[in-house]
Amino acid sequence: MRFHVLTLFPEMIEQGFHTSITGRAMEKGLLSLNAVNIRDFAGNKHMKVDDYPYGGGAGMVMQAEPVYAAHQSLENQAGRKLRTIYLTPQGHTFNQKMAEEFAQEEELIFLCGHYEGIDERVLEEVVTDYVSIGDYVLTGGELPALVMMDTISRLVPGVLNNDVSAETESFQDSLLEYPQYSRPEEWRGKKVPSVLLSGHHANVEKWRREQSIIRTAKWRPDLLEKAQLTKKEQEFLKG
Ligand code: 6GU
Repeated sequence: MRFHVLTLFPEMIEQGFHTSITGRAMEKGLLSLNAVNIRDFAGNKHMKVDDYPYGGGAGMVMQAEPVYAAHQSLENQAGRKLRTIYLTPQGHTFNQKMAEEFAQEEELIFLCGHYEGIDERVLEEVVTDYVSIGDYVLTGGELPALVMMDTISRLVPGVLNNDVSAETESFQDSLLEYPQYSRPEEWRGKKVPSVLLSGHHANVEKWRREQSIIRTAKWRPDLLEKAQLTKKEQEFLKG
């Protein structure tokens, strides 16, 4: 997977991504990151990329031409149109299903706005997907781009050490994850549930599934509607 990010703050993207699992996946050649500074496409000696909004109002608007030129440079390099995601609180709310769909692409462009946003005319020209990461307002699209890239990256084969874990985890089957324990067996008087020490694999699986269902019912009852529970499990929840 190759990620391109159009931003006024490329260091923010690079710092965030060259870390931990995504950093290692880049070293392995499974992921690549191209953070492009829109300011490099300002086309004037003052490197100015924003201006006052027509009609008045607070803040500045990122001008169309530098964004367009930066975007064109990427599509020219690729030799084709590329899916281009604009990060905006006005977009569709990001979820695991969208991540799975984006993970099928070979290359993606993320466009990060700052200040009061980007001139609408260039958005109409280049954006294919408008995406938000939730109902709150951030200062720019860089953190949302990192959130999306992280979520998509772990779906790319080989990025996680064990390819089962991407499948077992939260939301895949609309249930929350079961609790995890590691050594020591007893910590501050709290014991690890004995079934996990039993070596009885089927019982461990049964206990984990129960825990997932209990947690989901308690913390995210809205998810249970989508979850595929057996008759027995539905009875278990009621009782
Ligand atoms: Cl994608 N951008 C900004 N600026 N704020 C957000 C967001 C995006 N998603 C949630 N809040």
